[in-house]
Formats: sequence, C-alpha cells, structure tokens
Amino acid sequence: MGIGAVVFLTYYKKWGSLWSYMKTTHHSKVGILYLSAGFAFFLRAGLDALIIRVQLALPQNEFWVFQGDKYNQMMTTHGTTMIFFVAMPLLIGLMNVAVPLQIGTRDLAFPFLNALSFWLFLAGGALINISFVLGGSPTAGWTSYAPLALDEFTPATGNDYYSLGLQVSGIGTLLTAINFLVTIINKRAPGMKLMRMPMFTWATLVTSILILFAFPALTVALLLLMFDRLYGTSLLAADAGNSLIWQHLFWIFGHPEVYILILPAFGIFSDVITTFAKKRLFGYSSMVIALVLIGFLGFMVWIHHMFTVGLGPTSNAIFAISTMSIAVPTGIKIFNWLFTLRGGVITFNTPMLFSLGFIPSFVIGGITGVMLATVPADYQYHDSYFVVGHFHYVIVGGTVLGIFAGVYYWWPKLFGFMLNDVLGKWHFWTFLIGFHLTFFPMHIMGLKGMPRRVFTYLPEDGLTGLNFTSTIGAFLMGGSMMIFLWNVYQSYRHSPRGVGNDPWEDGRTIEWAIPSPPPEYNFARTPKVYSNDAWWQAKKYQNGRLEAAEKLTSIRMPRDTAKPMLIGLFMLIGSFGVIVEVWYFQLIGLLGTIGLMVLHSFQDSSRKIVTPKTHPDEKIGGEEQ
Ligand code: HEM
Ligand SMILES: [Cu+2]
Repeated sequence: MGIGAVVFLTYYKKWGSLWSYMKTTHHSKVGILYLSAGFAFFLRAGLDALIIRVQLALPQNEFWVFQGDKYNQMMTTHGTTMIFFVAMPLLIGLMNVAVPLQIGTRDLAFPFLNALSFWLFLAGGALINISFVLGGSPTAGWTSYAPLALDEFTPATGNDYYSLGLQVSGIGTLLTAINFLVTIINKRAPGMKLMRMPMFTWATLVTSILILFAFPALTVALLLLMFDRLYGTSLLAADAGNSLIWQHLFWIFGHPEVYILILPAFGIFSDVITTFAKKRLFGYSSMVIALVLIGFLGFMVWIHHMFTVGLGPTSNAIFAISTMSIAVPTGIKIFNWLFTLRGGVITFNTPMLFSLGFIPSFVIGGITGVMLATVPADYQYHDSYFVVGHFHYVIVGGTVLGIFAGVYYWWPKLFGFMLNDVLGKWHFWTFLIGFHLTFFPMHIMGLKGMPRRVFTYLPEDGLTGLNFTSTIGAFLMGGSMMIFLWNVYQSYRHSPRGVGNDPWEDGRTIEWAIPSPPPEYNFARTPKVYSNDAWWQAKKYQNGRLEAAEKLTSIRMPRDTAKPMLIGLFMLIGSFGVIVEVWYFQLIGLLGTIGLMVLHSFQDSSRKIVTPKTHPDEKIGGEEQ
C-alpha cells in the first residue's frame, strides 16, 4: 500500500499538496487528514476481521498461521484499532469538518493544537502498527486486562506497544476535547445561544466533556501498565499488587468511551433526519437533555463490565439499575427521531438511508444491552459471543452507520461535488445486509456457549452453520467497502462540480449558507443567528440570506507550520525508545519534543492576514447588499 501511494503521488504530481496537508493547521484540512487516516486504519482492521472470520468459518479450521497466539494478535489489533484508530478519528474528522461551520467560526480556538492532536493520534497508531512487524502485536485484547497483560503472562513486547501507543494517541484526543470545548463555548456566531446549536455541535460538546473526564483514567491505567511491564513494579499483579485496579480504571474510562463513540453519531442522525424529512427536530430541548443525561449516566455504570468479578450483590444491583436507566433517555431520542419522521416529506438518499438503517439496528443493540445488564443473566452471557454480537450492533449499527451518514452528508460541502447516489445505495444495502448476517448469528452462538476470544470450536458444538453464515456476512461487508471506494473514485472523476452552497437544497443549519468547498476563512462575514435551523428560517423568511454581523474586513488566520508533525515524529521516536529500551532514542524524542514546544511558544503570534471576498454562492447579506 505504501509503494502504491508513492507511485500515485509521483504520477499525479501530488507531493506538493501532500506537503501542504502535512503542515496544515486548518480545521477542514485536519478533518480530511483524520478521515483519510481513519479510513486507512479501517481497511487494515477490516482485513484483520476477515482473517478472524475465515479462521472461524469451519470447526477445527487451520487457516494459515492464525491460531493461538497469532489469533490473539489479530483479535487484539482488530478491536484496539477499530475503537481508537477508526471510530474515534473518523468522528473527530467529521467534527473538524462540520462544527466550525455549524457555529459560524473561522477555525477552532487552537489551530496549532488541533494539528498536534492529529499527529499524536497518527504517531500512536503508527506505533501499534510497527509492533506487527517487530516482534508481534499486542495479545491481551482491546481491554488488555492485567495481570494477563503483564510480563509474567505475556512477555513478548506486543503489550508494551499497546500501553505506549494508546498513551500517545490519548494525549492527542484529550487536546482535541479541550479544543472543541473552548471553541464551542467561546466562538459561536452572534445570537447562537446554546439552545440554538445544531445537534451535531451539541453532541460534540457533550462528547468533549466525556473525553475530558474519561481519558485521564486511561492515562493512569496505561501508566501503571507501563511501569509494571517496563520498570519491574507490580502494581497490577495478582499477588503483590491488586488485579482489580486495572479493571476499575479501564472501565471508568471504557464505559464512557462507548458513549464517546455513539453521541456524535446521534448528533449526525439528528441533523440528517431533520434535513431529509424537511421538518424541525421533534423535541429539540428533550433531545439536548437526553444527550446530557446519557453523558452523565455514562460515568455511573462501569461496574456492569465487572458483574462476575465478585464485588457483591449490592454493587451489582445498583449498577444494574443505573445501567438500565440509560435506556430511558436513549428511548426518548429514538422516539423523537420517529416523531420527526412522522408526517415528514422524506427524501430517501444515501445519508438518509444510513440514518434510517441505524434506528432498528441500534434498537436491537440496546435491547441486548439491557439483557446484559440483568445480573443473573450476565453470568451466562459474560465473555461469550453474545457480547461480541451486542457491541458490534451498537458500534457498527450506531457509530459506523453514523460515520457513513455524515461522510455522505458533508462530502459535497467539503469537496464541492456529490458522491454518486446509486453507488451509495448499493454501498448501504450491501453493508446493512452484511452487517446483520455477520453479527446476528453471534448472539445465538453466545447463547449456545461459544466463548469470546477463542480461535476454534468442535464440529459437535453445533456452531458451524452460524459461524459460516457470519463469515459470509463479513465478506459482504468487505465488498460493500469496495463499492464505497469505487464510489469515491467514480465521483471524483465524473461528478459535476460547482454544486453551490446548499447542494442538498434542504439544508437547515448555517454551514449550508456558504460556498462548497468553503474558502479558508469559512464565513467572509460572520452571520447573525436568530433561531434554531437558522439557514432554513433564512430561506423561508429572509429572502434566503443570513444577516451579516460585521463588515467585510481583513482577518488573521493561523499560518501553516510543520511543527505539529515534527512533534508527533519525536514523540514516536521517544516512545519507541521507551519500548525497545534504547536511551538515545528516548533522549532524541524528549529533546525534540520539548525543543519544538519552546520554539513554538516564541512564535505563537505568527498569523497571516487574509482579505476575504464575498463569493456569489455565499448567502450572507446585510447593510452592504
Ligand atoms: C467487517 C466488520 C467486522 C467484523 C467481521 C468483525 C468481527 C469481529 C470478531 C469475529 C470479533 C471477535 C474476536 C473474538 O472474540 O475472538 C471481533 C471483536 C471486536 N471487534 Fe469487530 N468486527 C467488525 C467490525 C468492527 C468495528 C467497526 C468495530 C468498532 C468500531 C469493532 C470492534 C471490535 C472490538 C472492540 C472487538 C473486541 C476485541 C476484543 O475482544 O478484545 N469491530 N470483531
Ligand atoms: Cu459499559
């Protein structure tokens, strides 16, 4: 793939534009970086999934080398990559693309930091992928439970890469959260009160708060793991330390994490559904309250991952009830989406199909979630394929469908041309059918007793047909991704350009008032916002123009710089040095990182002045009209 990229870049003379992306600090370019890197990791982790599914297709199968330890490597890489290097960066990419436009600002509050976040995420992802080549990937599952993950039981270096790779990318994620928090609180267009924000922006705000509180727990857990593995402490060991510390810290992070993955998708569905049902969101304020409530309850339920550990009936009962209570705000959201659809004039295009496909898929995932929260039943389901079925229903049926809905929806805003709708529909249907075919049988396998994280089973277990079906479904999903890639290529070649400011024609929020793709400063003149769905209102009552809040004047934009990329590189070298215990790598990494930060602190005010021009597509008027 690397060689292919080099050939492509040379042939199309794209090295220059690659370099412009490598030193960009601009939110939409950073967004494109996140989307491309996340998608590349998606292909990698998807390939892992297919290998896993081939190995499991038949009983006592011996596909290539993927049994035992190699299977554990595949399974761990798949899960870890999907969560940290696919789902999160793709969502963060969409936030970068859409949120500044939705709130009418020129960029994030800290553009340099934003670029740095991306490079730290990529450095962490690269680190985990290096492990595959040098001595084997991590093997202890994406949850990396200690003491299993300690030297005593997994002496190979794989799990060192896990602790360092997630640490580096986790710092990037934390910085992103702070950045979005400050941006959304501080940089909204005049008149855009909190209760006038689009739902995706709301979801990003709540998600950022969740990251801010959840990721430090992961930071601490990974630090302990690193100390135990590399410096000979035994904090997480079963005898000298306490083996429950990891589980608590991991799930205090890990449960909110699944809401970090689903809330932004909820935001996307709200925006897409209101747009293509051509109605305002039913129960906007209850949607916001539900979002905040889900975020809050997300922190109160981590013990439901530890029902079988033996913490006692009282704690189990409390956490079972708090878990089930999350179904209430989630149900409110589902019903509000349905009421929004009711009586709407619905356009069935690709982003809308992904949103409609989400509703029943996610409801099934929700129901199995409540089943898992029932303590006595969980003793049966725990660590079985039922769990694997459940979380794929919520993550794929929720987050991944949301990501595709968002990608199709904002694509024309980002690039100025539409993705092909016919190919999009093929992509959707093959994906959705493949998805149910893959993951529904897993619930039954689980109920029949197939444990999670095993590489084979016996013919007499009665699991062959189910596993085989699941493998067929997985390949259908793999095929649907090829349709998506083909769609991107075809649309890039053939889709008409110049789609105008509001290519869907039904846009409601203010990102649809400016040209597609937007100029680097987004809004030549920041608009004034008087209501929810401000752009829709403008089309209806204000001759299709938002009122300008300022005159056309020159603006200061952040300059491009390669420093964030270099800091990422030095962090990569330094943490690699920690893993292979080579002191001069560590020193180079440390000095390089600190040196660049010091350098940057002297140059912070280097901004360039841009003179904006109004564009014929821009629908922001005012006194100068
Ligand atoms: C083509 C689609 C996919 C297929 C066929 C697939 C298949 C699988 C299978 C068979 C396992 C179980 C491994 C085992 O227990 O031995 C697994 C685990 C897992 N998958 Fe997927 N998966 C897919 C997509 C995704 C996506 C999109 C995500 C998240 C964004 C994801 C997250 C996970 C996680 C977190 C695990 C748990 C790994 C662990 O137990 O440590 N998967 N997947
Ligand atoms: Cu949980």
